[in-house]
Amino acid sequence: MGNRTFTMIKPDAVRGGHIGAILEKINAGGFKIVAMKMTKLSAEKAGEFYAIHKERPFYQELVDFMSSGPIVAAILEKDNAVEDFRTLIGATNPAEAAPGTIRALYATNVGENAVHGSDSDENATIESNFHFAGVDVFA
Ligand code: DAT
Ligand code: MG
Repeated sequence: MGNRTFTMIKPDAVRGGHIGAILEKINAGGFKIVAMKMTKLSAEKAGEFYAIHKERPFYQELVDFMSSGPIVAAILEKDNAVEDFRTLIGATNPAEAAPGTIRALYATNVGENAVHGSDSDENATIESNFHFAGVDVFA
């Protein structure tokens, strides 16, 4: 088993019809999908997920956006999953994201940036457990 990371295809990318294209990039990047669901975060759940950003000026905007429509949540497996997935998605601000990255291709702006990717192994575990019960994860 490789390392795992957690991702969400965010409401802007779902609304834009980019679920399939983003999953293609994930597969082409060598990631194995071990859990996946389409769901919608309540404002309360979105606030909880992003609680680490509570003091940031964009927190309310982030919570409103992330609860504005359905998302696709998934757990991905690959050697070096966290770092390699951050490389695949590109910088937080799509204007600064490397060409060909998921955010360069599909993000709207720095706030509505198409995908989430965990920033550490520890957070990947916390975020995966936030969204998935163990019985819904398939090694
Ligand atoms: P990342 O999603 O690349 O890990 P982050 O953890 O710093 O970025 O921020 C979490 C999310 O918050 C990010 O995906 C979009 C939003 N965000 C970050 N910086 C922002 C900003 N300057 N203005 C508006 N939204 C922002
Ligand atoms: Mg982050």
